[in-house]
Order: sequence, then structure tokens, then C-alpha cells
Amino acid sequence: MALFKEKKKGLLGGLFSAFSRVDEDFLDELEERLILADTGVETAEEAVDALRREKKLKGPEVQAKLAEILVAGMEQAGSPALRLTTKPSVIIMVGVNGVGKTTTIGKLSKWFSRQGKKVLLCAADTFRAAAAEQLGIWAQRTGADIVRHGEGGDPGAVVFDACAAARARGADIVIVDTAGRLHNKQNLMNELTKLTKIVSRELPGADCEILLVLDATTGQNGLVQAQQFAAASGVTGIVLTKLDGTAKGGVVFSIARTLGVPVKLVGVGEGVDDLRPFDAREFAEAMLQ
Ligand SMILES: Nc1nc2c(ncn2[C@@H]2O[C@H](COP(=O)(O)OP(=O)(O)O)[C@@H](O)[C@H]2O)c(=O)[nH]1
Ligand SMILES: [Mg+2]
Repeated sequence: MALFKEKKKGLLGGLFSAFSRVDEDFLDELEERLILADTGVETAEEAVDALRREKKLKGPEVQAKLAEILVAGMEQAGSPALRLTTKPSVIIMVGVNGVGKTTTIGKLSKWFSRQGKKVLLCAADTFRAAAAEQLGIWAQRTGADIVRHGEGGDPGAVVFDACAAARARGADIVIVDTAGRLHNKQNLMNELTKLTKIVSRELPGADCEILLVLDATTGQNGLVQAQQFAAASGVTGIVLTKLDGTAKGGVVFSIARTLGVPVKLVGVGEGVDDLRPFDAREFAEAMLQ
């Protein structure tokens, strides 16, 4: 998995060859580098403490053990698999402006289309006309249907129509794009609650993933915002975007701890194919290369 396209060596790579065993010098250096890689202080301390008990390990064993420790820390947050078993199933994308919601929808649309699924995009970001246009381009490019209203329309009405269209046209997956106006947090949360209520009323029994999109390049800072978001909007999973643009992928490991929600997908570029299902082990191993 090409997680760190440009930087073949992560922040941690050289460490394991430079130190031949687990001693305090190694552990100090490791803690520092984990923090630099944006795992957050708590994750770094916990990993180092767990490794301190493994003094007998050498070379690649240390690397493998550390990966295992990091992965175990993530598993508490739940399964990374998308739960979309019903027809139709719904995905609602939430998150602040610019994190990559609309782009991720384009990628998901291609992904599901390639599996032979009928995808319906729902332009519930009615805040800017450009938002629906951007989604329209993705719909065209990936062969998906789209339901959109005019600028300034009621997002709830678009979702309502999209649910009706999904039933009428036999869509497999409905993907809802939303606006990310965090400056008016209470309104935003109320709106998201309203949208999920409309979905459960109009498509009773449909599986619904509420995916919070986070930009990996904002690291620990982004997490503070996300915490409020996740608490208020019933988020079921995280999409971590722009991992290609940072060597600090370690933020993945503090997301589970901070938000209590599993990372389900990662974005590794601007292209339509640059989306990966999240695999904690694969990710940890790539980060420790
Ligand atoms: N490098 C990189 N850029 C991304 C990724 N995902 C989205 N972007 C870019 O981030 C910018 C904002 O994306 P957009 O989908 O419009 O964000 P939204 O406001 O949340 O809908 C665009 O320039 C995207 O091309 C990613 O995984 N990697
Ligand atoms: Mg958008």
C-alpha cells in the first residue's frame, strides 16, 4: 500500500537499524519520533511502556512488536469494515470545509460502480452552488446518478428526494454530501441530526454509515475539532484523507483513542482511485518501515 508516496522512509524507519536492542536510549528516541509522527503523547507513552517490558527482543522483532502494540490500541474502537448490507444503504459524509468530503465521495462512487453497484449521489451541501457542481462532475465521471437542488435550498429536502429516487430507481448505495460549516456548530449538528432522521424515516432499516472526514495534515489539531463533531453527530467511522501529503500518519493511532470511532478508509491522493480500506496492521507496518 503506497501510503507515503514521496517519503519512502518514514520518521521511524532508521531507528530500528540504528539501535540493536530495546534499551532506555532507544525507548527515549522512539517516544520522541512517535510524537513527531503525530501519534499523540498518550499513544507514544503507552507504546513505549509496553515495549519496555520486551527487553529481550532484537532487530525486526522490535518492529513487529511495536506494530502489534499500535494495532491493539486501535482495535478497541471497533471494526474498520463498512457496514452496508441493505439495498439501498446510505453513507453520509460529514466534516469541516476542505477536508476532502466531496473528493472522497467521488472515489467511493467509482469504487462501488466498479463492483457493479448502482450509486446515487445526493448534493446536500447546498451552501455553495460550486459544491453541487463539483459533485455533478464526480457523478458524470463515475457513472452515478445525482439528486441536486438549487443553491441555498434545504439540505433535508435534497436528502428526502434522494431517498425517494433511491427507492424508485433501485439504487444500491446513496452517498450524501454535506456542508461543513463549523463556525455555527449547533446549527450544523442540528442539521446533521435532521438529515439522519430523514434517512431513517424514508429508508427504514437501511444501513447508514456516518463518516467523519479528517485531513491527516492537520494532525492533532484537527482531532480537537473532530472530537466535538463526533460526539454530536453519531459518527460511525472516520475517513482520513491526504495521507500522501504527510509523513505524520501516526495521527491514525490517536484517532481511535480520542474519538472512540474506527478509521474505515484512508485517502492517499487527489485521484479517483486514491482511496484504501483501512488496515491497521498494514498501516502500522508501513509507518515503521
Ligand atoms: N493530496 C490529497 N488531496 C486530497 C485528498 N482528498 C481530497 N484532497 C483535496 O483536498 C481539496 C478539498 O477537497 P474537497 O473534496 O473539495 O473537500 P470538502 O470541502 O470537504 O468537500 C481538493 O483540492 C482535493 O483534491 C487526498 O487524499 N490527498
Ligand atoms: Mg465539498
